[in-house]
Amino acid sequence: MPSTAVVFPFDLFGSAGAGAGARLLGDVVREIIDDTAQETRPSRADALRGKLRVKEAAFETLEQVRDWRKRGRSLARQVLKAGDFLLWFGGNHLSVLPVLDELGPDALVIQFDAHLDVYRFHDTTPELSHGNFLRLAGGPLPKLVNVGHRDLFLTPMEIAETFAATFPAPALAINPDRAAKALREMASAAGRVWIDLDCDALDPAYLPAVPEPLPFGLSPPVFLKLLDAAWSDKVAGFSVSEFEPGRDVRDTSLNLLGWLVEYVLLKKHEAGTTP
Ligand SMILES: [Mn+2]
Repeated sequence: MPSTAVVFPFDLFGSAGAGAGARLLGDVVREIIDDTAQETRPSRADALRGKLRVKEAAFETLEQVRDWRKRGRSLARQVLKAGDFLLWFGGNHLSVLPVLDELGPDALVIQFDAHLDVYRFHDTTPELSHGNFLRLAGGPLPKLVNVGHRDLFLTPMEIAETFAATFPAPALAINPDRAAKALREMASAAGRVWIDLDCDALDPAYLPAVPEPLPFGLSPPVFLKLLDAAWSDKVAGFSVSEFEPGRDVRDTSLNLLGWLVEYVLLKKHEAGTTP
């Protein structure tokens, strides 16, 4: 089964500049493809040889922007229908909405995010934005589980309108194993699983290149533990959003995300090939 990376650099209605992050991650995959093609010594990347593709959506004309949600959905549909593993490199978090539209209500989405994107406070726009899109999606969304949020505003009742479960940062700090166990159970009960990483889920000390940083975020080792808990061959794809390279510090975030993308690809493609 091949993997297709879709670069979908949509970053209107929040986090302008995150589109450049989507394009950089596309370059990461292109580099993996080129390096693997040129390598003559045996390496783990052999599992990726001939298995990776990159598709890139342009947002240069008014028509391309106007149809963003439809275009995104049809790109996601093509890849998922073909049975490929889908890596979705989005601009802002809203750019992942077409994937959620396409996955539909039977899927489970494990969403790593500092925020719960259902905000409707005095200072949030009533229009569709990267901070409210889960509430205004206007269609049946997958079952959503948040991991790692640091929200201090929303009431439990309001959160429960959108999320089947949440694992806030303090709960993860106190007992990450309990969260890992619960995630493993939810993922194994689901028919299809999607992993959605909004980069601000990680602590800004490790991943500073985000437009809306919040402290007390996930450390990379805890993230790996929880990713492992959510992982199985039911994972249809992985999305990354809210990476704004203009805010990066000595490529710290790019290094972290580049490693993570390669790790996820190997996790997918080495499955069943190693003892
Ligand atoms: Mn966020």
